[in-house]
Parts: sequence; structure tokens; C-alpha cells
Amino acid sequence: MIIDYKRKQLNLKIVYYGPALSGKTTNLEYIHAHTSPDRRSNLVSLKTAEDRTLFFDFLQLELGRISGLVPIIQLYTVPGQTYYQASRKVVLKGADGIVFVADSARERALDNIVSWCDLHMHMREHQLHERTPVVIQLNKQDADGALGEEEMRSLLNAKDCPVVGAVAVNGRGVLETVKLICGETIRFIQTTAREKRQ
Ligand SMILES: Nc1nc2c(ncn2[C@@H]2O[C@H](COP(=O)(O)OP(=O)(O)O)[C@@H](O)[C@H]2O)c(=O)[nH]1
Ligand SMILES: [Mg+2]
Repeated sequence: MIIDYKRKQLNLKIVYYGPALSGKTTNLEYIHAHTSPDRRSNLVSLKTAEDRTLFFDFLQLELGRISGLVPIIQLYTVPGQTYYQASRKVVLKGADGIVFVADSARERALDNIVSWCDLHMHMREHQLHERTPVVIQLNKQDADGALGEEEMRSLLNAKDCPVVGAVAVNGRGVLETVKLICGETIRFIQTTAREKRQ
């Protein structure tokens, strides 16, 4: 979190994390297409040598004023492929909130577990606050025999995170997810600021 007092801006970093091809870029594309151009940046995608794989995507959103500050939300995605471990760690640094985009297709169960463990390892390495908000998005709910909320919770051993079902290709759950993580992140920042003052 960076507060720019001159511009009265509160910069928040939200990272979309998850296994390769779970739909992280698709989320940002949908948000970009469905927010007013005067409240968002262009969608910036840094491509790697391969075609579909991206080094990361970036999109900035502006929300209405809170306590005299304008929250500027910076959304990032990480590349999911195993060999981009180092880039994932860099992108995650300084995150104020995290969306874990899980792939609900049954055959991707193991990939979700690996990515979830990898996320928590990096969170510890960056000494991110243990209460840093994490929202789980169960994407690809349209897949045959898609895993439901309870199954995914027990798979990831995630009891307390809010879960949103989604089909990012047609936009279902996408705006709901981003609103939820923004709300959770702002609440978390307000709570920790209050705790520090006490
Ligand atoms: N069936 C289905 N396909 C999806 C969904 N969300 C994304 N995809 C597709 O999955 C592929 C990978 O998506 P992408 O956003 O590039 O994944 P990323 O690697 O996590 O950034 C693309 O072909 C998307 O169109 C979904 O909810 N359902
Ligand atoms: Mg991507």
C-alpha cells in the first residue's frame, strides 16, 4: 500500500494468482471491457516468447473517494507455468490483497493444490501479513463435473476465505470477485491502521 498525500491517492496492489490457464487474464480482460475508460488504465500485457503465456498483465482502476483519499487499485496477474516461479514471487511482492483463481475442472485438482502451496510459501517469504485478504474464485464452473465450493475448500484446506463461483469467459462472477477483494482489502488496511494507532 502506498499513500500519495500530494495527489490524495491510496494505491492498493491486488494480485490474481493461480495455476496456468485458470482464467486470470480473462478476468482482467472482462474487467477492462466493463469499466468506464475514465476510471481505468489500458490493459498492459507483457508477453513472453511463447504465444499465450504472459509474463504478467496489469490494469489500474479508480474507485470513489474513501476518507478523503481516492483508492487506485492496481490489478496484476502472475504467469501460472511452473517455470515462472521467480516472476510469480516478484509480482506478489507488496500485495495488499490476493485473488486465487482456481480451475474447477476435476483434472486440474492437483495443479490448484500446487499453486495454492506455492502462493503461501511466497507469502511467508515476503512476510505478508497472515491476515492479508485472499478471495478464492472457483472459475470454469461450466466444466463437466466441476468441483464445487466444499470440495475445493477441503482440497485446499481453506476454511475461512470467501469463495466466488465464476465462468470468466462469459463474465459470471468476475465483477463480484473484484468488488469483494477490493472491499476486503480496504477493510483490512483500515483495521491494521487502527491497530497500529492503539
Ligand atoms: N470453459 C471456460 N474456459 C475459460 C474460462 N475462463 C477462461 N477460460 C479459457 O481458458 C483459457 C486460459 O485462460 P487465461 O485467462 O489465458 O488463463 P491464465 O493463464 O490464468 O491467464 C482461455 O482459452 C480462456 O478463454 C471459463 O470460465 N470457462
Ligand atoms: Mg495469463
